[in-house]
Amino acid sequence: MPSKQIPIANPPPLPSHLPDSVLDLSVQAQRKPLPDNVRKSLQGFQHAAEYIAAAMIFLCDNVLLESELKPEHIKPRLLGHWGTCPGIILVWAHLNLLIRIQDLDMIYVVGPGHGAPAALAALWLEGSLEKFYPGEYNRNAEGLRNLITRFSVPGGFPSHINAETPGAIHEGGELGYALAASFGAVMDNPDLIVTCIVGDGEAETGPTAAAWHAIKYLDPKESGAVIPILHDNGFKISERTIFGCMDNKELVCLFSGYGYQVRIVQDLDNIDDDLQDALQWAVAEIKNIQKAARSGEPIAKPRWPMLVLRTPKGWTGPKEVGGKIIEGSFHAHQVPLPKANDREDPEQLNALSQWLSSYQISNLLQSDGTPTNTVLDILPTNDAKKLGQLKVTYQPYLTLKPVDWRQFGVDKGSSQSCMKFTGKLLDSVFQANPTKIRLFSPDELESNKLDAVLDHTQRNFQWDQYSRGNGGRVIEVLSEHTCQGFMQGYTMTGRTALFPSYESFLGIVHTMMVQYSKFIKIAREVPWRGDVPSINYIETSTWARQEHNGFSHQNPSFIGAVLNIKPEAARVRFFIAVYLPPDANCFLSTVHHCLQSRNKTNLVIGSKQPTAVYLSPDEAAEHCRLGASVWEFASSSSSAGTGSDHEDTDVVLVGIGVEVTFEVVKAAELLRTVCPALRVRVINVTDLMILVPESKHPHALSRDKFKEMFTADRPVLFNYHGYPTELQGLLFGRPATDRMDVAGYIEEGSTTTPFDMMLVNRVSRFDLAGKALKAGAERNEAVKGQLDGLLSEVNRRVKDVRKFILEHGKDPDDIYEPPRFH
Ligand SMILES: Cc1ncc(C[n+]2csc(CCOP(=O)(O)OP(=O)(O)O)c2C)c(N)n1
Repeated sequence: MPSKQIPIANPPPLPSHLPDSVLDLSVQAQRKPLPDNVRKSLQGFQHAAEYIAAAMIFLCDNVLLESELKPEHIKPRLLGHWGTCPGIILVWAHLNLLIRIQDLDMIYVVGPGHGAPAALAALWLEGSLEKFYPGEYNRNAEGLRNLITRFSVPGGFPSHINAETPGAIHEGGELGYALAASFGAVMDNPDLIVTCIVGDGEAETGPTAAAWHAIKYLDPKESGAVIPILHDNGFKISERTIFGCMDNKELVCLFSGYGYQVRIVQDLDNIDDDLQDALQWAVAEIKNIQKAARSGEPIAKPRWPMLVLRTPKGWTGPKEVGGKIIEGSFHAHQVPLPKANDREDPEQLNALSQWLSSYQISNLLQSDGTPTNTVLDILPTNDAKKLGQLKVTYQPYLTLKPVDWRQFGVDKGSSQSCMKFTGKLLDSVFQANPTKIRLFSPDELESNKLDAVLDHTQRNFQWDQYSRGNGGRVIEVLSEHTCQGFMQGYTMTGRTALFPSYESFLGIVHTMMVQYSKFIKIAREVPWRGDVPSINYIETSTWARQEHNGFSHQNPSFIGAVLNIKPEAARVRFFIAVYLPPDANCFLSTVHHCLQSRNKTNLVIGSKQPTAVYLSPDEAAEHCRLGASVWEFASSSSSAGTGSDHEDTDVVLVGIGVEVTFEVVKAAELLRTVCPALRVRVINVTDLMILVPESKHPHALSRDKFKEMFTADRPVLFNYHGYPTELQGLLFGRPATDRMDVAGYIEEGSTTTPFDMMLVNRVSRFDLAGKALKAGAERNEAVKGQLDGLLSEVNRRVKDVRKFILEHGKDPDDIYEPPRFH
């Protein structure tokens, strides 16, 4: 069946059956018209920006149309997105005017990041590109030529907003996250307003759907505000949007139900009057809500303002070409005239010429290329307040007051939950930094045994009368996307955030984490951007200690997601790190380190159950500093030293992860009992990145150090928390990998006992002991002589344990006895 044809531009939605009375829920404005000169200035800015944005997509020469447009003036590859640009520009012009009038601290977060031409054109007009790229994109004819001709070609700005874009704290390439990130940015920033434009296509995404609720987590006493603008241009890439097919009554009901006061901006003939009035109304509403909260009389469930902006997709672009409707249709989405460089058929080139000429750019720029005063009159008089220049968007870092983590250290030899003591540490960090750190969690704080964070702070949920207005540092919303978006916005504006989660569900934000890390990677390469705090994930409730849950909750794949990010960037100021601290003291030391670090994506994985504490706080600090060390207490005395020529070592056992390290230590204990002749070296790796070949990560062990620790040629048996292939990938390039064996999670499990999980994934002490005996027998005659008997003994023990588990539905009581080495 051929695809449908839409016969008109900007088609209206079908009317719903809702009663007209629901429109009373929306804001019906008594609008004041703008003074003519202001409207003229707004329009001048928009026309100039629209011209520049369109020219960026098409022109490689003759950028000011000083002569007749010819095919050779058109770029050979036409790349970019036009359809969203006029809407972004419209809002940009109005926000600058609003800031000028009201002296606001405002950021503009653009959901449709594919509208980069709009942002860059507006930034050039503002003079913000000149500020950050002096000499390159100055506000003169040469700067404009550079901007237009270099867009979407190698060496120029890319087709999406990114960290090179002044004022941007969000990329908007992968759609869905703008709104949550905007709310994160205003938390604990009482004077900041973020205006967030959300595409109606973007609004169909799950992350955006959840993020509308973010107002319910915003305390107007301590935080700023977001003005969400749903840009309802009716189309996405090639289909109408859900929101474009909803009439005003449906939209008003939906967003009123979410808690907003909705104002529809749709008067196309007087759009500037309509939008400026709506924005001024929104700011006034915000100020009322904030004033009430800040003067001790907070409004319960305040109805925060939001706008629905209905303007045609590709507005002011070509109306119809070759019988196809362009303006007000999905044909405007990317390049509306894709054959403008066709030398055989000039129809589209002519259409482009007419289109570009319609903006009369020569009336908007002076002869030297600088914008006329009419265009500039809407800009804030204070440069630092322009949308591209607010300091918090590019130099945001706020130092976190550190706390001595050792005061929460636990006794070596005891059994403790990493999470319990991390909760205590965080509680203390929150007290020391009451407005500079937050924790975002998908309702798992208690379950993850981090509840000590609530000893002195509370949850911050404004719709709940019991957790309103208390400055709570914790937000628990069962939307991993929203937690991630909040964390990104909070971090990009300089404050520190943590995101603890069940291990299995961090995969939900895999691509968000990747998008964010890409943004930061580029930010590190941009000289004018300062540091931001790291983003910090704490993974617990892992596959290795399932209690109430089962197979569905077993998924360590987020480690791989983080590892796939390029581990370092220029100037080595950004990198990812994955930590698997083996005990509570190491966990504390690691979390402390992450909170102080900058520009990184940190993933820390640990257990919430009480597990063995091998190291004192001081020893833990040193172990974490090194990233890995030989554990002498568990190694055979002859094998515990260092040096790569280890005649005294038969086999190296390596634990990476809490439970699997315990199995390593228990395997060493077992081997010491049943086969004292086997010379075992035990290593724990707490920082995964020390394993990768030298030069691939700032934490990587040098080649010599690696050989010293893991020996040059002895068999190395890794017992790893994650997927084995992931670790194999990290080790690729290290010496003699054919002597290495990696055990890890192999997708086996159910709701079963903790030790059964070790058995079914073949990471138990018995699996390890069997492999160690076989490997050791190859060079140790004493072991070789008794190998068969030893393997039978190990197998017998496995059978006994399996039988016990099946019969009793629990692990044998002594299985978690602390290891003893005599
Ligand atoms: C999560 C995600 N899915 C799909 C895409 C591909 N994509 C790019 S633009 C677009 C349409 C966006 O429509 P809308 O948000 O309304 O933006 P606008 O119409 O303003 O361009 C889509 C589907 C994407 N970028 N991100």
